[in-house]
Amino acid sequence: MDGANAMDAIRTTCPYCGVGCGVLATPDGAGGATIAGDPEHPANFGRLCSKGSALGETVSLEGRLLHPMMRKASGAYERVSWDIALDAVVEGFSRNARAHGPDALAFYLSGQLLTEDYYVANKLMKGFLGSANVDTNSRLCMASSVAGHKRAFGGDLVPGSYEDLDKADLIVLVGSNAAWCHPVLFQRMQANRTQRGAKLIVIDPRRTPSADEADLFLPIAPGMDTVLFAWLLQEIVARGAIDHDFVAKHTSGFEAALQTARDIAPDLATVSVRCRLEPSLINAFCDAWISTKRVVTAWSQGVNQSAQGTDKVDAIIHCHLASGRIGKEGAGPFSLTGQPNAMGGREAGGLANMLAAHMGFSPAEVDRVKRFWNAPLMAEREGMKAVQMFDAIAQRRIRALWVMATNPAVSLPKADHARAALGLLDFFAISEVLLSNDTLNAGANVLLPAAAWGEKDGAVTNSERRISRQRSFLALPGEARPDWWIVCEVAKRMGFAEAFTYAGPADIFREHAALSCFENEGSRGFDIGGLAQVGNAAYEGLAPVQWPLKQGERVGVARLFTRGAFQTPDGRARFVELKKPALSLAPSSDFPLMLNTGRMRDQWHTMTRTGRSPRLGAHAPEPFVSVHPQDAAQLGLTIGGFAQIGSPFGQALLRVDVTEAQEAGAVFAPIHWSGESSSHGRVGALVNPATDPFSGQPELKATPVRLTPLRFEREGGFVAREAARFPEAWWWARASLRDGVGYRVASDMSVRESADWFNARFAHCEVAELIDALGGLYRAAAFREGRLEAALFLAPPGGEPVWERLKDLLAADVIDATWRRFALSVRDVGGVADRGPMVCSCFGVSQGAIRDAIEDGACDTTAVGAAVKAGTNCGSCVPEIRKLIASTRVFEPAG
Ligand SMILES: Nc1nc2c(c(=O)[nH]1)N[C@H]1C(S)=C(S)[C@@H](COP(=O)(O)OP(=O)(O)OC[C@H]3O[C@@H](n4cnc5c(=O)[nH]c(N)nc54)[C@H](O)[C@@H]3O)O[C@H]1N2
Ligand SMILES: Nc1nc2c(c(=O)[nH]1)N[C@H]1C(S)=C(S)[C@@H](COP(=O)(O)OP(=O)(O)OC[C@H]3O[C@@H](n4cnc5c(=O)[nH]c(N)nc54)[C@H](O)[C@@H]3O)O[C@H]1N2
Ligand code: SF4
Ligand SMILES: [Mo]
Repeated sequence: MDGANAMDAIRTTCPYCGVGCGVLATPDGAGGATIAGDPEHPANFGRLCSKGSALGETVSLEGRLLHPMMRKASGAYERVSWDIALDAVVEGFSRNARAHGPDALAFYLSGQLLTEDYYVANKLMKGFLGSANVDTNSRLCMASSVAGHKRAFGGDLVPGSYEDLDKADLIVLVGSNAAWCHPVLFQRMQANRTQRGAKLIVIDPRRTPSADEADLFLPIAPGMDTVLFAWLLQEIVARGAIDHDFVAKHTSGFEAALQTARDIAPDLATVSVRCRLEPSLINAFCDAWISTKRVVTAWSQGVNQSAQGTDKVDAIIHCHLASGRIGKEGAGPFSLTGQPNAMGGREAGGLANMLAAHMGFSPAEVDRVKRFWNAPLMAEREGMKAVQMFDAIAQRRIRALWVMATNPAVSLPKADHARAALGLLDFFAISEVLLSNDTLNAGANVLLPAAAWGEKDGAVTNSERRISRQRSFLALPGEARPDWWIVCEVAKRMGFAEAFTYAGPADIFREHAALSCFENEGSRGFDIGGLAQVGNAAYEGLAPVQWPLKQGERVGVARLFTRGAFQTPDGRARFVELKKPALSLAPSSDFPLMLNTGRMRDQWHTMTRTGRSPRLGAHAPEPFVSVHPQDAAQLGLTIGGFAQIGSPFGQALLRVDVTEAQEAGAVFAPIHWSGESSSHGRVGALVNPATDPFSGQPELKATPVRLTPLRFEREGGFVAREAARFPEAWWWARASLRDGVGYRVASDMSVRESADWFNARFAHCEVAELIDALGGLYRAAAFREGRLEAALFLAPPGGEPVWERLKDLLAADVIDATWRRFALSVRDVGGVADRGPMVCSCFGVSQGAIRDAIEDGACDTTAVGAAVKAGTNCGSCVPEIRKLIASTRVFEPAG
């Protein structure tokens, strides 16, 4: 970016969650940018959450893959030209197609690709290579909602808009921790509550930060949502809330579905037992739902990531259909999408069981797409879904794989198996923005450097069917190229130049839009024919717009099904006969606890981007498992200790967090740590690969596990200017610091051995040490030219916290003699006491500082904000501040 236009703000979209917030990015002319919310974007009206606000900290080129690379026989990567890399991909895929047929090839894509990237990758595989083995991480994310929508509505159609959340009188969140995962949308819900008095109900086995905010919280037993909603359906009927007219005119299958609902939920007592909910809670939920016409039931992964996810989705939809509360202002079922372009991938056909533009594999549809693409070798049946795809790789039925913008060695269930499978491929290509991640480290043949957020340009669609532009505001670094370009170059070299020559994303987008309306005539809800002729300038300036947007129309549709008109052949929504739910694996004596997995407020997935922000890393700096106090006591686990976790699929070793928010009998672990950021924190290794029979989505939220307490002789921290390698037996977790890298560490090494390791590692530095072999204490600091290079503090477990102090040491510019003494002193250094985890990432306010403010009299979140600024910017931490206020008792002097 040249200096002249360094100050112009570019309108773009946040690359994280499916809320799809508009962002104003102002390049600083030095490769960075200032980030603000776009006040004109209809998803966020200027707001951003902690992750969105910290985007500027994640655009640096450190660790970026900037040139094509190929793996040599030695295993090392060497830089090659684009020509050589692209030819290698062509050769790898062609060789395997010739030897083993098209179904030996596969692409594994991502909801973080742009629509244009998705479109060309899908077209190449399904129309030109002849296989439908194109699947995406959306299989782990949205597949059950897709299948549920298709069964009920005849198409993958999300009926409502964010506006409905503003106008609902009751919002029910099922398996969604929106306070952390869709923060800006959650703030809209909160605004509705304060301004209009809407009520919030949260249904989740854990007491999440979203649940903390709710008017009513139902701590449901894992996997039992279908039972609860089957009961609600019967209550709707019993209490006369059924919309007979709507059911008669616009639906089919009601009686049969009601009968299966009766089998699943025969009476309140049974529902209470199965859902593990007090009858009074169930009644309160039904009362609120039934008596409130404007009700939105929104859900996310607690519903989708289940071996009965599709049934869960339809159990919810049934209640909206039976009461006619769909297609109306402030009412409807609402699936919240995860990734920024999860919805766009579904439109383009990125799932193996969809062909393209919401078409499937019927002969007529295959023929239609074949003619549109002028395709030489069409896939004629569904391809393999993600979990199946990696099983097929392990069985060597799939031989050549191309992974784009996802990290399956971390994020797939049974992740050790998936990682090992990658090693069995004959040919493995990756399009990545980073030089290193767990998937790439499993041994790709070719690394293709992709343009990252800020550099790439195209379209994304958010949860409410709104297409927004992601625009580039930074120059392409090194030889990085957009994902669509890489795919098209490969296609051209395979001899498909005519079908894959595009001038730019606008060109691809027009084709995608044209396919959506091609021989459509109302048969497919996804129709953006209105954009099929969009000119380059109009595409460049495209304002956020919802689909459908038919030819000749300028404004998209905010709410579907306002007059019924579902996408089924008879136009009626279908009630579905559901099955009685059961977790795919029950707890056993070997594995007595259920492992639930999910997200933290300030990290994104495998941390490849958010992990670079010191601010974001401070909220939860190490991988942990949350355990109920009762289970902890029974197992001998203590807060701050370690737990060895075993499942039928793998192992992990996590720090223990004991909390009442966790339900007894189950534990929860965040998904964010990988082999790159931790020694034993890859939770995916433990996770159950069983899948839903309709959607193929895995049961990521329910794996039976066993926890065993584990104690290390010594724990502590290590900071350094650069990433470090620790001895094999150490436990470590990495966090970005402003001035280098920090690690939480634990080991059984003796003080002497630890000292030997440190001295050998920093032999080129001047090392100062404090050794207390009897006390088990070791502190060492390595200096070079007056500057701290690294420091290691170890003490027996439960020793005083050292983390903040190590961070301060690293931050100090020049360390004089006094500082050096301080550095190793066992006494506390004034001002650097550990203040607990970072609560407000925007202003860097720790838990300790907030507690101080509360103790000084700040009795609500506004007062805390006034005192220490916490919670006054993005607002993502307000639920936590509220909790701190509730838990911090201030003793008033008597009288
Ligand atoms: N901070 C942050 N935000 C994100 C992401 C991120 O990585 N970090 N990722 C984005 C993506 S891709 C996605 S898909 C979304 C996910 O957003 P969410 O789905 O809200 O997040 P999760 O933490 O995966 O899971 C939600 C909740 O489901 C609950 N749950 C588990 N089992 C059940 C059950 O049987 N029934 C019910 N009712 N609930 C259950 C869990 O306890 C958990 O609190 O977040 C998006 N936003
Ligand atoms: N146990 C358990 N497992 C889960 C989940 C869970 O709740 N529990 N959630 C699942 C869900 S919902 C999801 S969405 C997945 C997410 O899991 P992943 O998709 O595997 O996670 P990410 O870390 O987002 O990986 C994205 C990768 O793409 C790279 N990248 C970023 N931008 C670009 C780009 O523009 N181009 C290219 N080519 N590469 C890019 C990043 O560097 C990173 O390596 O995890 C799933 N796995
Ligand atoms: S809510 Fe946060 S992560 Fe999601 S799109 Fe908005 S700013 Fe990005
Ligand atoms: Mo997701």
